[in-house]
Amino acid sequence: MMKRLLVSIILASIVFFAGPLRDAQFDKAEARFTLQPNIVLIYTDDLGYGDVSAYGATKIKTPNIDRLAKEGLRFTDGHAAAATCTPSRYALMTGEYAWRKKGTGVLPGDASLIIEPGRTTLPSLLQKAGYQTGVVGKWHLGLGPKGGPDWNGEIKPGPNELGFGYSFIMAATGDRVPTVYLENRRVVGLDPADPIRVDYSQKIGDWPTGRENPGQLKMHPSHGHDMTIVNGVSRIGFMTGGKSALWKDEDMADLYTAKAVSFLERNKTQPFFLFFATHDPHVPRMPHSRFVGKSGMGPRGDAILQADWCTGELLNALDRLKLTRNTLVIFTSDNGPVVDDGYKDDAVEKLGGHKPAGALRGGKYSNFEAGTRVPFIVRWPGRVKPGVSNALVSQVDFLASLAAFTDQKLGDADAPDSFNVLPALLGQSKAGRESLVEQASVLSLRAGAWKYIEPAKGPKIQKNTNTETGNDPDGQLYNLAGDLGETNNLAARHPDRAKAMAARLQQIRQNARSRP
Ligand code: NG6
Ligand code: CA
Repeated sequence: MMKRLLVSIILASIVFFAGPLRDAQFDKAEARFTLQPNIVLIYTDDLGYGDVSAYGATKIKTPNIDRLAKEGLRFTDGHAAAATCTPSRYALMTGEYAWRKKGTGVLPGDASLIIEPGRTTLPSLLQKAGYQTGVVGKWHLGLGPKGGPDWNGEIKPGPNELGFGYSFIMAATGDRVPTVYLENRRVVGLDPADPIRVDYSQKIGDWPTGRENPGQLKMHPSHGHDMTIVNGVSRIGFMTGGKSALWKDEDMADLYTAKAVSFLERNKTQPFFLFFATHDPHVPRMPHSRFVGKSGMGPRGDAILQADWCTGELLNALDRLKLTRNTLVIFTSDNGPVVDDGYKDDAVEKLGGHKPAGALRGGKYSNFEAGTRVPFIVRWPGRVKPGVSNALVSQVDFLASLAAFTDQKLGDADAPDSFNVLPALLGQSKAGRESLVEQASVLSLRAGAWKYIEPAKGPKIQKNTNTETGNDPDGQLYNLAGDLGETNNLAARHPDRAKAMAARLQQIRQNARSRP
C-alpha cells in the first residue's frame, strides 16, 4: 500500500514537473532560435521578373510565392549576379563577381568544381556559425578535381567540400548529361556493373541520339540538344551506362521537394541553412502530369506552377514543424526568363499575353535589366515588416549580409564583391547598394537609377532564343527612373556621365575587390 502511494506520488510529481520543464526547454529553444534563425534560400532557375503574380503577372497565378510576398518584403530591384546560371551561382556562393575568374561561364555537365575548397563560401560561413547546411537541387558549379568527376566512384570535391553537410543534387542542368542524381558524393542508385561514361566532345556508347533517332523523342529540340536521348528527351552531351540511376524528369520536382522537407525535419531542433535550387522552369520543361495543361501556357507555364507548388510545400513544412517564425526565407531566381531555350515545347506558341520579363527589357543572356533583375523576396515573420522595397540588392551580397546576420567577420580575402545589405534585406533601411555590376555578354554598371552598358559586339537579337541581347557597339546609358524598359539611350545626350560610369566600371574591374 505504502509502496503504491509512493509510486503514485513520484509519478504525479513527474507529470507535474515535466510540463513546466518542457515549456522551459521550449522557451530556451525559442531564445536560441531567436538568436540564430534558420535560413531557407529558394533558388529558381530562369524564373523571370514578370513570371510571378506578386510581380504583376496576370496570366499565371503563383499563390505560394505570392504568400511569401504578402508575408514578407518584395524587392523590385533585386538581382542575380549574372544573366546565366553558373556565374550567378558562383557569385552567390563566393561573394565574388564571376567575371573576375576565368572558367565561370555556363559549364558542361562533366566540368570540374570551379570553387576552391577552403575558401569562404555561403555554406561554409554558416557552417562555422553552427548551422546544419544542405543543398538540394541544381548545382552547376562543376564537380571533382581537374579533369572532371569520377561518376562511378567518390565524387569530390563538390558541395560537401564547400560547406554543405548534406547534398542531393544534379550535376549541371536537366538538359545536360549525366542525367542522374548525386547524394553526398555518390551517384544515387548506380549499379557498379553498369558504369556511367560521359563525353562532351564525341559520341560514347551506343545509346540513341536526337540527331540520329528523332523518332524516339517525346520532346524535340529547337536548337542544340540533339545528343544522347534519356527519357525520350535528347540532351547536351553524350552518355552511356548508369541505367538504374537515370532520373525521370517528371518526378524531379517531387523528389527534390521530398529531400528538402526531410532535411527540414531532420534538423528542426538546430539552426539550419537549406539551399533549395529548383530546376523549374529551366528546359527541358517536363513537369509532373498533375501540372500538365494547368497553366494554359504549355510546359513552361506548367513548370512555373510546379516551382510555385514546391515553394508551397516548403512553407507548409515550416508551418507544420513550427519553424516559420524562426526562419528567414529568401526566394529568388538565378537569371531572367527565356521562352525558347532549345526545345519545341510550345512556350512561344502558347505565351499569349504573358510577359515573362514584366515591364523590363531583355531576358536570360541579356545585358538589359531582365537578364539579372529577378523576383526577390525576404520573409521573416515578426522581424521583417511585409511590404515592398526598392533597394538595389544582389545575390552576391548574401555572403556579407549573412555574415552580419550571424555576427561573423569576413577575412580580407573573403567575398570581395559582397556588400552587407542586411539592413535593406530586413527592411530596416530603404537603401541597398549605391552601385552594382551586372554581367551578361558584357558588363553593365548600375549607379542608382542610372545604367551604363559597355560596348558589345554581337547581334542585337540572339537568333535561337529571340532574346534582345542589349549588344551595341557603342556604350549605352539609361535612366531607369523614368525609363525602366531601357528604350531611351542617353549616351549621346550625357556623354560625361557615360564616360564617368565607363571609367568607374573599369576601376572596379581592375581592383581585386569592390567591397568596402
Ligand atoms: C545554353 C543552352 C540552354 C541552357 C543554357 C544554360 C543550347 C543551345 N542552349 O547553352 O538550353 O541550357 O545553356 O542555362 O545548348 S543556365 O540557366 O543553366 O545558365
Ligand atoms: Ca538559369
